[in-house]
Amino acid sequence: MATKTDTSISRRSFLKWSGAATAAAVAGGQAPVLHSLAYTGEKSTGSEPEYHFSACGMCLNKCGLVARVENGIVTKLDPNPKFLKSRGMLCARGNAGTSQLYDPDRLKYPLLRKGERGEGRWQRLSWDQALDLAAEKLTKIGEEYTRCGVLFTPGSDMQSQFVHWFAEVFGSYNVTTHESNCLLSRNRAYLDTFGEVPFADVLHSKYIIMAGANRFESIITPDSIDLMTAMKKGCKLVVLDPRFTKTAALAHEWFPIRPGTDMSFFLAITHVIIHEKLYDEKYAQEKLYGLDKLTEHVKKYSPEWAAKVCDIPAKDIRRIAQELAAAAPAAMIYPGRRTSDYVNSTQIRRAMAIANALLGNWDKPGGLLAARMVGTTGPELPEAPFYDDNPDDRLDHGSAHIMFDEEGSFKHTRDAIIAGKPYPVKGWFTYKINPLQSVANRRKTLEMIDKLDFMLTVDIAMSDTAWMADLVLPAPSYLERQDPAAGLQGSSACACVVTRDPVVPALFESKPVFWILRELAGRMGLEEYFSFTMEEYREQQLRKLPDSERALREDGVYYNPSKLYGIYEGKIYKTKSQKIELYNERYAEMGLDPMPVCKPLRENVPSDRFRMVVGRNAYFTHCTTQNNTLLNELMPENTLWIHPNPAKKLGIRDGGTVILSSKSGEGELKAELKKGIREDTVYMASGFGVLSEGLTNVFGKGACMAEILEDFTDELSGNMAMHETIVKVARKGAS
Ligand SMILES: Nc1nc2c(c(=O)[nH]1)N[C@H]1C(S)=C(S)[C@@H](COP(=O)(O)OP(=O)(O)OC[C@H]3O[C@@H](n4cnc5c(=O)[nH]c(N)nc54)[C@H](O)[C@@H]3O)O[C@H]1N2
Ligand SMILES: Nc1nc2c(c(=O)[nH]1)N[C@H]1C(S)=C(S)[C@@H](COP(=O)(O)OP(=O)(O)OC[C@H]3O[C@@H](n4cnc5c(=O)[nH]c(N)nc54)[C@H](O)[C@@H]3O)O[C@H]1N2
Ligand code: SF4
Ligand SMILES: [Mo]
Repeated sequence: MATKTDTSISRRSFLKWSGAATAAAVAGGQAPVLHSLAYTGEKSTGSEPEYHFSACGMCLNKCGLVARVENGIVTKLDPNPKFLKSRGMLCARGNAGTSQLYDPDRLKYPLLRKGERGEGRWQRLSWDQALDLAAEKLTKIGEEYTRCGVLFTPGSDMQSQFVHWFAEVFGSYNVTTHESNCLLSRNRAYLDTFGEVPFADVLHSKYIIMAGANRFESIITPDSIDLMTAMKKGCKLVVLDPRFTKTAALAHEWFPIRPGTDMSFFLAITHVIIHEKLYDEKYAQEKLYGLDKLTEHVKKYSPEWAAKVCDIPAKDIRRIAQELAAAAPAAMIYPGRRTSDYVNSTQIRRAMAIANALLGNWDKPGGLLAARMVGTTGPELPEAPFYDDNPDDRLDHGSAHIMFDEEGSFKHTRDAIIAGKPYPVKGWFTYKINPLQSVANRRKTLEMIDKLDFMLTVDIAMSDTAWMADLVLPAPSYLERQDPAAGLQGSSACACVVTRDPVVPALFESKPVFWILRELAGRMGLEEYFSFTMEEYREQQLRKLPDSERALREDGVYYNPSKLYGIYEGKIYKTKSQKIELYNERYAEMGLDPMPVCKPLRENVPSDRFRMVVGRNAYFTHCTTQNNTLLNELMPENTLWIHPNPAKKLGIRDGGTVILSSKSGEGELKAELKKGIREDTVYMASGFGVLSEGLTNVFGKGACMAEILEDFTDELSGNMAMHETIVKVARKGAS
């Protein structure tokens, strides 16, 4: 039976307000992006269906949804028309959420490893047995190696904050997340330029350069939808990508840039803007720091010079700079998201941020926006205990120049665990993250696991990471659990709050990580730190938003009508100079390049080799949804994109099997001959070549990207640098 929750709405009221939403949106000037919202409703078979609000959990975007529940079963997921951030959309993955909920491959009860790691022999445990064992193992490691002897790795999720909190009260500051495999170098670059990481006001932009991002396949709401709307309204899109992605296909111009050379392009853009005086001098005087130094610095970086580095004709670079400046300030170099690509990614993104600064687009329509106020508050929690025998620092402390203290670097942490230095780490707690697939150099992750005494994974499926764990605990999907509130910001669309209540009761014996951590805390004498319920926690989060409880119940989303543009008027920037830093004094003090300096690539691609680049497609979320029955049908295995010319030289035909190898590992998969990729570059999707036999749709299909990728990192932030991998490709059977 379906549980009626606070967020449930009757079918009649749903139909009533779905019309009202459109009217309200028109009044709010949002009409062009809401054209697809007409909801027709469907005849119910048997008993009346119920509708429940929730937020999609198939990726990080948390799109508002309405779940249709019939006879206790979720039969359909629809977009919540009042949720402006996703512009009334649920993507293919969002629609396939029912298939995640009812996946026969789901973990059903706690499992303890028997036999060797990866052998797949498991013993079913009761929850009491599992929790007693976990508490005993973690306590023992804490006593023997200090509390920092346990690494915590929560993925991106609305309950991950409880894993962070547990790590803190348990006493370990060794916490890594997905971020050091994702976006740290972008964050670093924008923080060190503007003092803040911006949102892109894509909807109101007139000119966008997108480099190293793929917004029509790598979906970020509202940007993906707004990009199309903006283009319909006349915005020009220029894409730089070594591959002909779907974004490239829909762009006005596509340049297959030589991988790793974007900095030269953006320094040349800056050169043109400065030397042709295409910037606003008054703005520059008031807001920018170090323009004189930058002017001198970019003298040598002419379009003619850059053309030889990045393979984009000088006349196009000059023209694009002029067009971009003419559209400013409603113009932008899109900041992108995943920047785990090169050893100098922070400096590449600094070059992009600096060019943005010259456009004067900060805090302006069509430009880069500061974070808006959402208004949720951090709950009041007791002070975490202090353990005086703990080491001074995180395990990865000092392994890159300017790391984020809270995040560190997974790659450097892994190296330190393998080396056992500066101190041993013997326990690993992972939640909703799959490093065996998502972190470059799988062999090293396996080597790290070999050093551990105890590894615990909380997941919904037998991921590769779960497959290697000692104890596997089953979690409910996003449709079956109660979550804290989450504040969402995203361009001009929203400063809003969403939350989740169970749409249906949790299946099997699955239990939320919040419950698991409370139970563990209770067994470890830490119960006072988890003595709150989810309702109490949420109440605290929303205490300064009196109308939010009603809005969440009636609309499934709460909007804070906070200021959107002009937030920085009369305010100083959160940088050392209190201005936008073209020249970064702090970098200079640390002996780092205060302005991006274009240096040769770490390794040029030899004529008989290829650079491997990564990137996603719209069917899958990372390495997770490949096993989802509905999505797997769209792409049952991964293939190697290779240009027909080198393929011909190597005797590789379309659909033929190839052996792919790098310094990290190798794999076997089918070739897909594509004219839309540079001749020196290859590409494949991630999430295949799995170790886990518990993923029955995908096991035995394709090759594993994490096995092939080498684990270089960005020197400044410690972010992974996955595109530094050079690979050999051979036809299977070729000598
Ligand atoms: N469908 C779907 N959507 C997602 C996700 C998902 O897994 N699936 N994940 C979400 C997450 S967590 C993130 S971080 C974002 C990531 O989204 P994006 O930041 O857009 O990153 P990618 O999709 O990896 O796209 C990077 C592009 O850069 C290209 N590229 C490689 N090397 C170079 C180079 O040297 N120069 C240039 N100019 N281009 C290069 C690659 O070919 C690729 O197309 O997507 C989010 N949205
Ligand atoms: N080759 C390659 N590697 C990459 C990237 C790439 O493009 N290519 N992208 C990088 C980027 S940008 C990122 S953000 C990272 C992402 O990498 P990860 O953070 O590891 O993300 P996923 O691969 O989505 O793994 C999520 C895990 O959570 C589980 N899960 C899903 N829903 C739930 C739930 O409700 N509860 C619980 N407990 N578990 C759940 C899934 O089964 C899966 O095991 O990968 C990085 N690594
Ligand atoms: S973009 Fe797609 S998968 Fe991600 S939250 Fe939205 S509907 Fe779900
Ligand atoms: Mo990411």
